[in-house]
Amino acid sequence: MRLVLLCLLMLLPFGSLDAQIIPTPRSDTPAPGRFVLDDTTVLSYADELAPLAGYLLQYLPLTSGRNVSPTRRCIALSLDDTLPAEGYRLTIREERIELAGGTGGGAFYAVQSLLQLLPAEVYAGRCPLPVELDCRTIADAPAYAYRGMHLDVARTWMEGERLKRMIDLLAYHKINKLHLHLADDEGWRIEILSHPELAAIGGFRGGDSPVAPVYGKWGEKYGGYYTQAEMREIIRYAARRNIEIIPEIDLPGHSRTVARIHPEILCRYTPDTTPTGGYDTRSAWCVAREENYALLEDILDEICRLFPSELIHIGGDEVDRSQWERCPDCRALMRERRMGSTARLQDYFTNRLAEMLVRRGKRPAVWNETVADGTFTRDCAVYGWESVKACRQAAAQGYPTVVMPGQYFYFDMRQSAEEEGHNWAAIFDAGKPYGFDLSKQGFTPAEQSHVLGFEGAFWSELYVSHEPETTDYIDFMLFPRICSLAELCWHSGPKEWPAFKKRLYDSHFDRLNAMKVGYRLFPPAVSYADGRLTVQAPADEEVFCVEEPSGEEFRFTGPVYTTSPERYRFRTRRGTGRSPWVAVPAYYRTITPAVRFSSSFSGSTRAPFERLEQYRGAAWTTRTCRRGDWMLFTFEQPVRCREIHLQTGFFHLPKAILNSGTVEISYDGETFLPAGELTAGACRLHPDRPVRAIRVTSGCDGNGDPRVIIQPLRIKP
Ligand code: TNX
Repeated sequence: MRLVLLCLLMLLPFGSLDAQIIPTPRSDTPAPGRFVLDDTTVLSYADELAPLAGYLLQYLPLTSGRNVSPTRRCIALSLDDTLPAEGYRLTIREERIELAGGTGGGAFYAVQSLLQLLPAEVYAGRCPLPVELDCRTIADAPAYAYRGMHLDVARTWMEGERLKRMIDLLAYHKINKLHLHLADDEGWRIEILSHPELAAIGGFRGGDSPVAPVYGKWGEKYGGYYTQAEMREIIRYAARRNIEIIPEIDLPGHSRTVARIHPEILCRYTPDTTPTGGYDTRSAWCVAREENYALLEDILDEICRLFPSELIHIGGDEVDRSQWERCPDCRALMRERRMGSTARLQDYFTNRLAEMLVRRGKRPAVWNETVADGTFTRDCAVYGWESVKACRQAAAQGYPTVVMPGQYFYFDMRQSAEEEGHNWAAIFDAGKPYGFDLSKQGFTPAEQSHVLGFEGAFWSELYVSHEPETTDYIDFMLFPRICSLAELCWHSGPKEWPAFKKRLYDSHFDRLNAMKVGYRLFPPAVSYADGRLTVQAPADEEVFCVEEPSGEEFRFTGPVYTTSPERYRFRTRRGTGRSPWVAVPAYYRTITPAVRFSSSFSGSTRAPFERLEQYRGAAWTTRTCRRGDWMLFTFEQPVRCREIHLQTGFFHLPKAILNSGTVEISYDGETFLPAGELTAGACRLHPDRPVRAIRVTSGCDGNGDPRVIIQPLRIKP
């Protein structure tokens, strides 16, 4: 009976030993005995695996010697073509550790799994030796061939070194594709030798660049780009870590940068300059202008030569086709080709680019809009971002599909209501991508057979305003959500979120600490009852508290007895990780005292100033700002409060803001005293007396937007 039980246990997907490897291996079978790893252990390897041996030696100070005799106590790296391509077998016996991969990629993943069996310090290059490893055999292979992460380096520029760091972190998680978003409205990030102006000018915004500053860095010329030589080195660096870089040039929309350098690529009509709600989607290439294809062919030719990847992403998202409707040339083309709608113009454009790629032995990758009604070549990859339905439709039509709907895979979304980040797709933490399930989402087996895999995305409009102080913002947004993504892509066994979360706390967070990742810990629970404020951390990690009005952070050890729980907020810390701030609901409560708004601006009819007086949402001005413009909030009665949060632009997104300005406060309605400066369009005031009025004066001429957005005051009692 015991034996039967033991056998059953061994068949369980999560293994009976502490198989804490993330992503979870397919099978992990324990065996008796141990291997003792010390600095006399020899690393033996086949010639073609010399680079991989070099990689492992960066982490473990072993004695290196190629093809040493199998009698030595050694770690042996080899290839075994009976194994699946990215699969591997890791065998630990008392006398020897064998790492065999189906390909170099498989062998690389055997090494990754070995690293995870060692103490976490191995990731900091400080593995304490000797180490004893339990004997076992791990046989493993990925569930999906496409395991991707997307990085938007257009909105926020990331230096090559940053990219390499990210590549390392992805490789530790067995992610094998890095989708690089190299061109968008706010920047062009790759050198094109035949048109050097694209990167030399378009790589920068603000200052003397024709590309206006946006999202931060207002006062300087901001940006950068990768030279082809530098990119070649990054591609090599990634390839050694089994990561393929898939470049994207977003076309024909999201092309404002090119349009500022080459205005002739746009349609021949007088553009409509009224402000749009959010993104300005009006910079699309003219479909009818033949010279555009020559320029695009030059660009794509160099991209195809530079990047070994078969897939070349040519965008296709969020195209405002209304410009084509108004363009005499586009209209003529439609007539000539008997096209019923401007959607066919986009097909025409995309198909011409696809031909250029196919002639160079490549395949196009496109965002889901491109195939919305299925006239595009099936020999492409469709990236489904708008919704689960859009992914399913692409798969149902037989398109090879990368599944990445925003509400599960956009890691630029915030992780709970009060945190930083976008919220347009959803608010979610690492549990959401972990739990994504194609069958539960209604994908039939046939549709599932067209799913290449999954991809997480990091769009970076909100990142630039957190730069350059730390790498924390990106780390906090990406980890542990990438751990979940990795698990989803790699492991097809049953999923149980509490168990996975426990594994993060039990072993993976220590690895992230050693990797120096500023990851997000799950928030503690705060409760308040009978005057007692208590905090429960998910894994008993240390809790820190800030008490208003002193604002100092201190270690929290026990309950607080208070009648004003709204004065406290809490977070946990562990290693390089930290949780978001949390507080009782009363902390977030706001009041709406009667207020009058006046200004040197006039309000738009779409979003008038009355909204501010009614606390009903953002108001828009009819023009951009000039130095000296002012806005005045006057309360009917003096307002006593802990905080007044004044915000221009969108909440969380520094766009259409007053990017510099002074804030004054008046306690009597007549004299105004300096109270602060705007940072990222916002200012938080902590008045110690009842307030009568607040005045903001613009310090900037223009903000890269045709208007200023003003939010209602958020006043905490
Ligand atoms: C939508 S996803 C976009 C991006 C934004 C992102 C912000 C996609 C193909 N287009 O341009 O950066 O949302 O979450």
